[in-house]
Amino acid sequence: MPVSLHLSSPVRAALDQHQPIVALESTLITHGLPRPVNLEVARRLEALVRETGATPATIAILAGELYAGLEPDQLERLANTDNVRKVSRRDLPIVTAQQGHGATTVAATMWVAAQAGIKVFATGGIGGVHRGQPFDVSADLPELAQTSVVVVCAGAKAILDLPLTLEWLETHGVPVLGFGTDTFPAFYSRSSSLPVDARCNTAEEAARIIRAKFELGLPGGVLIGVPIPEEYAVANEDIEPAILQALKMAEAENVRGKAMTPFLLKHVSELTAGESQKANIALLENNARVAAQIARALTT
Ligand code: PSU
Ligand code: MN
Repeated sequence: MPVSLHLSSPVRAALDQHQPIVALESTLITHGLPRPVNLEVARRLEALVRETGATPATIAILAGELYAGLEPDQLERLANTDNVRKVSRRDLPIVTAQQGHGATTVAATMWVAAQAGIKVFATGGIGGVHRGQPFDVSADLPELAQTSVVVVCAGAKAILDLPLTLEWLETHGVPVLGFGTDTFPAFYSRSSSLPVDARCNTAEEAARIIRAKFELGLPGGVLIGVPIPEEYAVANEDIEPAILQALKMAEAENVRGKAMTPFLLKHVSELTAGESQKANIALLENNARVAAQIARALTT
């Protein structure tokens, strides 16, 4: 374990006693949600994981040090600091060497979780292959192919090319499971109509497949798609115009690289007003609960 990986005392205790732990990412706190909801949601996700019988481990980088599990004042500092760096895999050495603050993406959160020995991670949506840009592939995808952490998400946003994203995962051997669904969820929408590799109706069923993957010695993670709770789902046709407009704006403003995903997310969220934010929070909470159930099923 690298010297600069700090574990909170509850996370350390849970690891020592082989108790269930759920990693939580921090890019959604700094780049995904506005203040002050970002801190409220970050706290609520931790509380929901605890209520479901697991220990939360929010992952972030503070002054160049890696943390798995934040103290309440550290979480508050992260949520209220300006210009925190969005840290994916390639940014890890930069932010640690420069002793900066960093919010970890799915890729970087998976990597830190794996270093800590944490097996299950809950997030909102993963990155993927961008529409019309088949070479703009999020580092989240190769991370899923190489790092043995289970990622519980609500699928991926339709700002991405979902068929190409699933093709990429298939090529690189990442099992994609549907939690109570036969199709890959599309974040705001419960279904993308693209089939998953297997449907699991319970956390125990998911745990059996996850355990089998680890026992076979197959490297890489497992992706679990949990549909957004019905009452918060937004129809595809209600979101699509906002996505198309955001894509046009990105092109007009020449947005590139790591700025692309936050740019699209921000504009889709603005263009769809409060509706998308409510949905976002509902699915994050749901995913935290499901991840805690799966983490528990894996320890029994
Ligand atoms: N998708 C969302 N919300 C998010 C992200 C993606 O709906 O907050 C964030 C996650 O942290 C994800 C990252 O890992 O964006 C992907 O960024 P990129 O496409 O630059 O790899
Ligand atoms: Mn990219």
